[in-house]
Amino acid sequence: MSTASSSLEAFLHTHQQRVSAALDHWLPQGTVLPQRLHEAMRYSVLDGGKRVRPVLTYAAGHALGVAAQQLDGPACALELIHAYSLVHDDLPAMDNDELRRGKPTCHIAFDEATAILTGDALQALAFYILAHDPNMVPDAPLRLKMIETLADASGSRGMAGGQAIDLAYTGHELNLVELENMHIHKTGALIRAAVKLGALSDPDVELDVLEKLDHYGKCIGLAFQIQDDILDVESDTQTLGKTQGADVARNKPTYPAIVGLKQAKDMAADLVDQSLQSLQDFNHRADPLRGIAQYIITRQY
Ligand code: GRG
Repeated sequence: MSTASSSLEAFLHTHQQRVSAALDHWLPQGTVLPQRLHEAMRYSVLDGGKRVRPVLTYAAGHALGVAAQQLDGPACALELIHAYSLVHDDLPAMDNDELRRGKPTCHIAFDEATAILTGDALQALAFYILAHDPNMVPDAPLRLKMIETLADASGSRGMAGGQAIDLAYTGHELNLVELENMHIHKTGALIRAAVKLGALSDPDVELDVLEKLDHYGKCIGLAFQIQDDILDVESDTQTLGKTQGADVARNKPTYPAIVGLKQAKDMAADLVDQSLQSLQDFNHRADPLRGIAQYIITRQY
């Protein structure tokens, strides 16, 4: 293993553990009323997932010298929004999936009504943390900017809007521009916000630095989705922890379906190159961001 990949692994491991401990702290215990809802929230968030979005928040903050303690709140908020989206996406009214993160989906382990409430409550908890966490940057305008950024990225002009486009177009032909538009919203917006919230945690962040990091986030957000489409074709259910081939089975438009596997891989690699170019002026503290960009297109699940 090269030094670069072992230090990235150490960064990933440390921050996956760190955000999981912080999430454990914020999520109400399953013994607290209403117990079933709190159990379902903990079931859906803890013990699983790659934690890509929170790790990106830590990595963006790290690039600017922000202490990890100040990044715990934004990192948790990102993962909570992501977990809510997965719980709702798996519902029978949407993708109707029974396997997520290697275990039964929330509505299978609990029930549909509980899964709907779980998603709702996880979303609300994300914004509660951004408003309340005493360890975050104290600068009120920056915190408001974080709330605005996350709300925009997860709402109808971001992830939920992308999901609406996805549902409307399942079974229909999409061209590449339409596919890209869908994925920029559905998957890319939250990944982009993960990077931005890390950057906004630096009270002295300058606009050009913010813009470079935002461009990095935009590029890797789309690369992440292209790799997701590739894995749906090339991987297997056990490795993925979710049903392999589900996109193809549902006749969903994907990059491999529209441009073929080879070109999809080239497009993802090109986006990663672009993301690395936007980090050109950053020093070694941006190495975790560089490593995550590579990881996004080499990951196997
Ligand atoms: C229900 C509002 C709403 C939105 C759903 C995120 C999403 C939108 C749907 C998930 C469907 C899907 C498979 C999208 C492709 C990319 C993606 C978000 C994959 C799952 O994210 P990972 O790989 O999952 O980071 P883990 O489990 O590692 O956290």
